[in-house]
Amino acid sequence: MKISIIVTYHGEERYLNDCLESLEEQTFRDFQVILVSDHCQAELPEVTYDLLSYELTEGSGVAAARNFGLRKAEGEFVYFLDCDDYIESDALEKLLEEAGKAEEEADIVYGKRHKTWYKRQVYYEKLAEMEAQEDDSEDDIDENQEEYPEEIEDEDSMAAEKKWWKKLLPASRSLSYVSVLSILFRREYLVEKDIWFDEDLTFMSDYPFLVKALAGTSHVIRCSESIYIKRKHNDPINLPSLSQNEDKNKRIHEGLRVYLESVSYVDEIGQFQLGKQIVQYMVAVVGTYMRKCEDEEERQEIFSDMVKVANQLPKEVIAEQSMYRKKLLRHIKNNRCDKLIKALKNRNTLKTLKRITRSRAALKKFVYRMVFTKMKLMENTVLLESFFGKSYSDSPKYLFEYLNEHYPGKYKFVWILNSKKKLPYPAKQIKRFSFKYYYYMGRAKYIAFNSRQPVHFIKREGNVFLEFWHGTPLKKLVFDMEEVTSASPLYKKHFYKQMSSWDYLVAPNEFSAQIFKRAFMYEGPMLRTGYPRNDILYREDKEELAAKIKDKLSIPKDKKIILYAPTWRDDEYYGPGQYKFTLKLELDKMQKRLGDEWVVVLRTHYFVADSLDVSEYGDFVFNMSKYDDIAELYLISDVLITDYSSVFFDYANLRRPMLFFTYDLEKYRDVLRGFYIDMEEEIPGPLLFNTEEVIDAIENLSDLQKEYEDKYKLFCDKFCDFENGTATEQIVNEVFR
Ligand code: C2G
Repeated sequence: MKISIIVTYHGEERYLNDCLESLEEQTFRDFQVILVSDHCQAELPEVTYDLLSYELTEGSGVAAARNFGLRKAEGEFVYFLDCDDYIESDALEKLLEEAGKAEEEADIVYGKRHKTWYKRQVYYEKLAEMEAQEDDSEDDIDENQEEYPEEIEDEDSMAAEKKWWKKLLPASRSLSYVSVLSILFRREYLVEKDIWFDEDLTFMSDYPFLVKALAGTSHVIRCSESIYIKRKHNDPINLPSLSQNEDKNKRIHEGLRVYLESVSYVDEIGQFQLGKQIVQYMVAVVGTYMRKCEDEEERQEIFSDMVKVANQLPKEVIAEQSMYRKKLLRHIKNNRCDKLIKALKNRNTLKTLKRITRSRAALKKFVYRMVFTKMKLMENTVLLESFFGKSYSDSPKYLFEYLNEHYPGKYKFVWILNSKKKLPYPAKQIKRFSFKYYYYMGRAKYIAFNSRQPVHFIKREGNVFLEFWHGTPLKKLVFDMEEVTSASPLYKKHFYKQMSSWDYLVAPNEFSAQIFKRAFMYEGPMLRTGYPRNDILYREDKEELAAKIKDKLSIPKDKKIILYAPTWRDDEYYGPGQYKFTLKLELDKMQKRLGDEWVVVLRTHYFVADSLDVSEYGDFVFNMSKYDDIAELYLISDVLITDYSSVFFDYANLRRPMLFFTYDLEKYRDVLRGFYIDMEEEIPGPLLFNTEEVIDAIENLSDLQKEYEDKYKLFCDKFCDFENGTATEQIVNEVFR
């Protein structure tokens, strides 16, 4: 048996398949897999290799699991693999090939680690995409770049003799970066030197293991072609990796402790490298923690370890440091914790000053944090935002109008609007991310948004945050999403923080209430009222209202109206929040066959940056993509065409016919998002795949309506169950009591 692969398994079921599959695909086959889990295992997939599976008691920790694996191992080499990671199919072959080339028997062969946020399939798709683009921009740095920083090789330096110290314990990285992953260890060698993981350590057990292993041999080989893919967890809330664990205090104690223990058994070269790394760690990680720590006892405890570390540092390491770091080290050596904290704080103030003088955005955030959020709350001020300040619309608009009608003069209103609008009641209008924006974000008591607020928002005591959200979910949301490919990989973490500030969340129906609870991890009060934006659809005077809107938009009254309101596509974009949209509906064909009786109102999603030119269709197509309020467009239309947009859940309140132009259904459902409902089963209208089908459907609307009558009723029972035109009133009674 050549290799024993020790896989530690800590509950990350959704990752395990990728891991085991990557082993199944290895080009080198003479290995056994020892899977050690600290919990009761779910069923394992079928594999063709030798898979031994063991369960330890819960909470045993990774060190104990690896030691257990080491005791069971029979291979000439051992290789550690975490169950949430995977390796390239030739990773083992390459390591052995390199080992074979060496003159003497290799004790340690180390490969590379790449980092990714994605599962295997997506990782390789992204890699292929990148390779295709490489010709255009060869210098682009990507997030999968090699983890080992390329330090300048200095042949004269004393570390040149044993380069691997620099590679495996780089001075520019934190201690938690030090890892036994992507390394082949000769098992006999580990046994001979009695090298084991320290089971008392939670975070840093790799460090002393690796240092001990490196200290005992010169037979260390590098293999840059063997790739280990380390997965960063996109859900640090439910499934944090060890490095995402928030217990900073324990981590810091361990960091200092493992250094102090390890430094005693390495030679001069090792001491030099370990020393450089621990100084970096003390300044960047421990220093930041100490600066913020308010518990004096805790601070002193850490500081006493820092003193021990500083006294161990080789002179050569101190000589290499900057003036500032030398000063810090001096304070530590002289046992002056007070001076150390002062120096750290001064440095931080200087850095902040530098940042805010260079960037206006940083200055605004600084003033927001330090000044505006410290001022008195404005008791009767309501700050409103709809779709990131893009429009005067949606539920915030209806809340604004209701409060003005029913409580005239009681509240002051501030609207976040990126371009000035004519509003029916007095309100201050401010631009998103302007100084005034931060002023009111800091001071307004009531905040009512229909999307998320920025991550750096500070919730104040006394704030009332009313979150409307903006649609019944069809597409999977936040914590229900397995992969996050379109938004930032930190999406889930950020969302969690943002959601934690909400005091009320509005649900348009029971279906959404259940999903919001789970997918947003929202535990606060849920207002089961329906959407204020849909109240207008229940107004008794809606016919007259529609006539007025038609007049305002100069839409002929003798024509029937098709509203085409598609959603956006995750994979078609120019940049963050800037999406493309290609019109697949052939308007010329529609004009020919429907033009006598119908007009089309085109409405693209607010994320779509393209402004579609429809001037060639004259009076047949009205582009209302920039029109503020889609609810008014619902009112004037006779039929809706949409796709995977939450638009149809709202439109159903009118009980008017709906068609679904779902030309990319499979891709959208299976690749991009995943749906909460079975479109084919539940939607109250036909799925159509080309323009001819759309035209035929419009020509046969009354037949279709009959055909879908029962389904429509079921649909409304499920998705319009809360709506009756009183949502705003109910919300105001609850929130503004
Ligand atoms: N919208 C619009 N015009 C469109 C599409 C949507 O004005 N052509 C508005 C509607 O009010 C709709 C809302 O934007 O309800 C959300 O649009 P969706 O297409 O559903 O997409 P998304 O913004 O991804 O939100 O829980 C809801 C989901 O998060 C969907």
